[in-house]
Amino acid sequence: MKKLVNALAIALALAGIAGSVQAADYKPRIIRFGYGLAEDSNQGRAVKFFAEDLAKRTDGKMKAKGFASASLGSDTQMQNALIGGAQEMMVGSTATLVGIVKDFGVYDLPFLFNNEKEADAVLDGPFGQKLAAKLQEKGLVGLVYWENGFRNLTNTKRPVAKLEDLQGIKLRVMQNPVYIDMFNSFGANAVPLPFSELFTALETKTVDGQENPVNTIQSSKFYEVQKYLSLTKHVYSPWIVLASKKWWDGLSADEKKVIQEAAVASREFERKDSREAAIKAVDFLKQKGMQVTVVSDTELARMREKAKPAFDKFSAEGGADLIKELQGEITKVRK
Ligand code: TF8
Repeated sequence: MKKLVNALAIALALAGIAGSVQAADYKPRIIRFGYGLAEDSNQGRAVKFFAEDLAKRTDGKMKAKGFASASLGSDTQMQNALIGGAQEMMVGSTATLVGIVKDFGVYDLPFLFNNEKEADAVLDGPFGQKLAAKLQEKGLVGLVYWENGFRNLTNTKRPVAKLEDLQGIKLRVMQNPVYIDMFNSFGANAVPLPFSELFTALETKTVDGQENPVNTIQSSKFYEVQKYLSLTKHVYSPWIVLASKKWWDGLSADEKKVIQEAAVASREFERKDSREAAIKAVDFLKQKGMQVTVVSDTELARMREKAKPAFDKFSAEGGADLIKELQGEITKVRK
């Protein structure tokens, strides 16, 4: 008798689960999800996680298909494809959104966040959400922030241990005025280029160096064309997962909800995975022959001081309150 009751209870529970899947309004959908890094990168692993998670949650009805290595275009090209409705989803640096919502430049000001915990709290909290919401009227839906990571410098010219070592180095930066101003004020010669053109630019020595998190230096094989790595952690760089607003508006409430849930799950996966990978990456890069320089706190403080013009310009161009607000949020987490 007890067994029968148990079996019945299980059967009822299963029917309940099946019923709730059936009741949800999911249409068969293919989602083109583009990104700039290699499939075998922290970005690629997280896109794969998202796709699997979404399929699980929707009984295989909603399928996200990842397109790695900028095969659908550079960050800015994909952003435009999303706005036009020609592509459904993407992930890329917040820094490349400044042409659409200028405020995103605030994250690129150097030495704001001391650690990942501060970044998570600010990005997932009201500040990060408010900024993401500004994308809506431009045709984009900002779903979640992932971690790109703290950025570090590489180059072929010389070890960079202090500001003066950067003098005259042709350094590729993202297409974003804050980066251009910052590195020019450091004495480098900043060259804005899309990420998709970076490896070739390094290989052909069009530029001498670049800056990116250690995970990317590994997954994009920059160690093949770069000798010196300086651990500067000058900017904490977020990624943002975006959806096309045009497409999003045509989804049912259930579909929006399940994508949001899968996006949040992917965020948790991605941050943990990226952080684990970053711990191992420096040793990997050393093994590949890179010479690693740890930049002293005194030198980092000098860099912060030198970067003041980038702050001043961002402030003068209407960003003063935004900087204050962001710094206020960081202070709250620090307490
Ligand atoms: C850069 C960024 C890129 C990311 C990636 C393409 O240096 O850090 O690695 O935006 O999504 O351009």
